[in-house]
Parts: sequence; structure tokens; C-alpha cells
Amino acid sequence: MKRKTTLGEFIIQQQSEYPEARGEMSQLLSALMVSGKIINKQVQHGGLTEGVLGATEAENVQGETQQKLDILANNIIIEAFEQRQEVCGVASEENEKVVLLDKKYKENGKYVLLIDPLDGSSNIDITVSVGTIFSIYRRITPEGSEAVLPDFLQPGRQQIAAGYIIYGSSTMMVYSTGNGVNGFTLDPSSGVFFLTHPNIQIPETGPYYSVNEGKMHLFPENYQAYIASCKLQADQQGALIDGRYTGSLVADFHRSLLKGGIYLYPPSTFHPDGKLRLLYECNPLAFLCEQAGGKATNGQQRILDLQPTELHQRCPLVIGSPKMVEAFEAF
Ligand code: AHM
Ligand code: MG
Repeated sequence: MKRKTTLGEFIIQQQSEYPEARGEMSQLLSALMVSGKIINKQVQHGGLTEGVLGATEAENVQGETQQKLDILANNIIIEAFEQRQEVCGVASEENEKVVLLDKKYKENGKYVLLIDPLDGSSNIDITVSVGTIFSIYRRITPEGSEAVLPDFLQPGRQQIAAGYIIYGSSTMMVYSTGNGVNGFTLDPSSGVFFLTHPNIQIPETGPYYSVNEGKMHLFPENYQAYIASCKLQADQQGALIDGRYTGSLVADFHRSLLKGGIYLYPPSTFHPDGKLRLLYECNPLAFLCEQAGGKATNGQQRILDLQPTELHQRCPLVIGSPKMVEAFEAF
């Protein structure tokens, strides 16, 4: 039996199809792959490694408690990019300000990286899936100068790559460079990611809706009406659709991507702009979703067309199978 293509081989193949990429994309993706493997090891060890689980005393800029693994994952990714020269700065959900990378490389960095180092923090201590989300843009200011805020505040449609690494019952890296979506599963024994999900297409409709229904009474009426209608909808096989919600966006999105479905984080009286972050969560997943044939909206506009105004901006998100998002839009 022919063995599967590895992520490293796939990246090289893609590069030969895009000579203009000159190996830079390979470097960026390989830094993310390495970071994912290191974070995966920490996540898998869980309570076995002293001082890894649990919350820190600190809060992030959004006033949310930081888990020890949030900070560890953040440091692992930033360190991986400090070793390379492609990225001039990193914006992270865990850092108030942009982190400019080592001065010796700053002049060369053509790209900026935006990350949610470990999404789904509330699930870390209870061994439910969590994930790393990443997003890459070409900087808009000239090389040879320090990266500035406008380099990071680009509309999501300008992303040149985005993806996630999900640490679940298996570990997968799913990404797109704007030419479809591919998924790679980590073989724990060899430490190699293999292409297991080539050219992922999201089903047009699906058997699941995913929303925190405990907060339903805080959502606008049209969201409430749509969610109520989900309980009466049938999937392609004519079966009633089911609710599924883990509290880990990456896990809930991954299910929608592979099986079909819709995920909603609505605005609420508690979070008027929703809870999720436009730059670190909504944009990268919207890019992947559209690349797989799906849709993503904030309720009014395509996510990828929104012009960000600040780093940690929040944004409502409705994302998933195209027919389900269109049905939502009718509300
Ligand atoms: P985080 O980045 O701090 O982990 O927050 C984002 C998470 C998403 O993964 C998840 O979908 C959502 O928050 C859950 O929030 P809630 O508990 O309000 O439903
Ligand atoms: Mg998150």
C-alpha cells in the first residue's frame, strides 16, 4: 500500500506549483507545524507534567483568566517564529500589544502572524479538545521598517494562509493557502503529520447546529427565532438536526467542516459584539470555511469583508454549511 503524503512533502509540492512563493510559505507552515507538535505534547501530558494545568493569576487584555497552557502555547509559537526571518510581528489573543520579533530579522519579515494560541481554554483541564488558530497576512508597510498596527488590521479576505491545529482524540492540522483546504493527522508514533483529508469540502447542509443555548435569552430575537427553527429542521437524510456544543470553537467548527452544520456565537446583552475575536478566531475560520465552500457572516456582512479597527475586536459569528448560513440570513 502506498504511504500517505506527509505535510512536509505536501508543502514542497505546493511550493513547486507556486514558484512565486519562493519557499517562504514553507518556512511559515513548518514553524506552525513544529509549534503544533510541541503544544500537542504539553496538551497530551496534561496533569502528568507539574505546573501545566490550571489557571494563572493573570488575566489577558480582555479581562479573561489566562490558563497556564494559554501562556505556554503562546510562548512556544512566538519562539518558533523568532528563529525564522519571514514574520516581522505577531499579534496574539494573549498579548495586549503586537510582539515585534528579533531586531536582526525585522527588516526581512514580509509577513505578520495572528494567533489564538490555545482556543477553548475552559476545556484544557477536563481533556476536551482545544486548538491553535493561526492567520497570516503579507504586511502592507514596506519591508525594512518596524511592523505597525495597520499591518495587522487588514480585512480577512487579504489572508494568504489560515488554519488550525486541533488537539483532540487525534491531532490534526487543517489549513488553506487560498487554494482549497487540506487536513493532516499527526501519527503519534512517528511524530509526522500525514495528509488524511485532501481537498475538504463542507457539506451544503448538515445534521448539527452549535450554539450556547444557555445564553439564548440574551440573544437578539432573530437569533432566537432561527435557533428555535433549527429544532424543526431536517438534514439531507430527512432526520431532525441535533444540537452539539463543546465550548471549543475549533472543535465545533471542525465538526461542521467535516460533517456539515452551523456554528453561532451571537451578540448578546452580555457581549454586544459577541465573544469571539475577529482577528484571531472569526477571520481565519471564515477563510477556511469559504475555501471549503461554506459561508461566514457577522449577521449583517461577510466576515472576510469587515475592516478591523482594533487588535482585540470582538465580532458575532455565524459560520458553516452554505445552505444553513443562508437559512439563518433569511431571519
Ligand atoms: P477562548 O479563546 O478564551 O478560549 O474563548 C473562545 C471560546 C470558543 O472556543 C468557544 O466557542 C467559546 O469561547 C465558548 O464561550 P461560551 O462559554 O460563552 O459559550
Ligand atoms: Mg479563542
